[in-house]
Amino acid sequence: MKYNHILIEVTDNIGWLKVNRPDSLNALNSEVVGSLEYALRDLEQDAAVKVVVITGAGEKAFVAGGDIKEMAAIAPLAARAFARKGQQMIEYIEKMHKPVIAAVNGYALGGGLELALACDFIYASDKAKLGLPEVTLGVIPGFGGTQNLPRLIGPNRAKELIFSGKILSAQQAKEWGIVNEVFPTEELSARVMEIAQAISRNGMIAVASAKDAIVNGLNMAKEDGLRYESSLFATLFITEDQKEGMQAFIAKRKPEFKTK
Ligand code: CO8
Repeated sequence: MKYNHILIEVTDNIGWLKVNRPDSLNALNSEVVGSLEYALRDLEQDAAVKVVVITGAGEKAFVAGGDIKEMAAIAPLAARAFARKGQQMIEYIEKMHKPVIAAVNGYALGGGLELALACDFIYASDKAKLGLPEVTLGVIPGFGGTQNLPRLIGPNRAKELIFSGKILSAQQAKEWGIVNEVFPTEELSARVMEIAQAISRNGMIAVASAKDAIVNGLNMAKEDGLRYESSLFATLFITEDQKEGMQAFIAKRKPEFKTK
């Protein structure tokens, strides 16, 4: 399937989604946000895909933010509709059963960093630059940044980044707890592929349940989160994957998980 400004490539059960608008540093206009929604839904449905990776086309950018040229002239209600559309996509990524990794290959600014923050975790190239510079444009992050960043790194550092609009290097973003790992630019795809494939060899219902427990548990009181975890744990005992995983351990062989 073809999407405007989005490229999809599926290799060895890993679905690579590339935001492809390099002339505008992959900035998100409403058309790209619409395409992203469709592409992500198709990847979630595609039985050949176990793990999704989001990255940017070209040498310079992951995504340099919402499209400033499109946003410049819009009225408040249209701005709210644009933000809500973006937020729905962010929520969709968080609720996807499949793990989603952000491979930040360059600028991840504003809505671009917010897109990366919606992913399960972020790997970055050593040339990447990350920040939420919206206040330098007279607005605030509208794509989940004021909610997701404080939950990830705590409110004080999130306030520092958002109030100042400063841009972090990949290494600084790692020190701040935004990025899990930084790789040399030329190795980024291969290293992301390695971890994505390692994940894809596991029981994917178990991985989906772990994501469910973490994402939903973060919005619950701990007591409720623990109960939710034990229910998910129990449910896994009706799956073939649980039987295969445990029997393989006992037989001292590698498990062969069949469940997509
Ligand atoms: N929107 C539109 N066009 C952009 C954007 C953008 N965010 N970023 C870059 N471009 C365009 C430039 O205008 C330029 O186009 P042209 O060639 O036609 O002049 C082209 O991409 C290349 O960019 P530069 O020439 O500026 O490249 P430099 O290497 O000199 O600079 C920077 C790179 C530092 C990344 C610079 O382009 C920049 O500062 N970009 C803007 C970054 C920014 O402020 N992002 C935040 C935007 S606001 C936002 O994201 C709010 C999101 C909230 C809701 C979103 C809901 C979906």
